[in-house]
Amino acid sequence: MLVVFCFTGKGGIMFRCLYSNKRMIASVFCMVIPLYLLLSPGSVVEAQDAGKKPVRVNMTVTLKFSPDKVTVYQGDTVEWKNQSPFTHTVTDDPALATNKTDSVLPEGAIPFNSGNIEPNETYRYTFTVPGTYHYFCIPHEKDKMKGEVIVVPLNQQS
Ligand SMILES: [Cu+2]
Repeated sequence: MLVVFCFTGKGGIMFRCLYSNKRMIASVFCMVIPLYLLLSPGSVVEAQDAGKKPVRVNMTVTLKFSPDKVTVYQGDTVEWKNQSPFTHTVTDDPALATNKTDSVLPEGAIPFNSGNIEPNETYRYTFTVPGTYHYFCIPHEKDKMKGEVIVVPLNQQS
């Protein structure tokens, strides 16, 4: 069934259903479908995520992640860009950390490591498990090049 939504000049919403003679049934469908889209978190999130740009974190000449703390939603992608002349990494793996507390992962999240990110290169990671992540740069862990990502569960979106 093809449903067309028409916004009237008076501010109200009029639903017009094509290819259906049963106007009453069609009207009910017209009401139910937008209600479902409104009330179903998954559907709304999918709509919001369509074409969403990654959250950008820069890797700087001063050996920092900037910003060093970002909050994203579950399923969002973070993109790190190396704006320095040095090689950096984005690493959240306790096995690769000199100081184990530099790597923090929420329960159920798999450790990740970008490998070397050369000048002007980027690295993207999509966060599917909510919680708090503490990551670091392998060559500059000793220089305290560390960052934090907080991933908010989809069902806590406002
Ligand atoms: Cu680095």
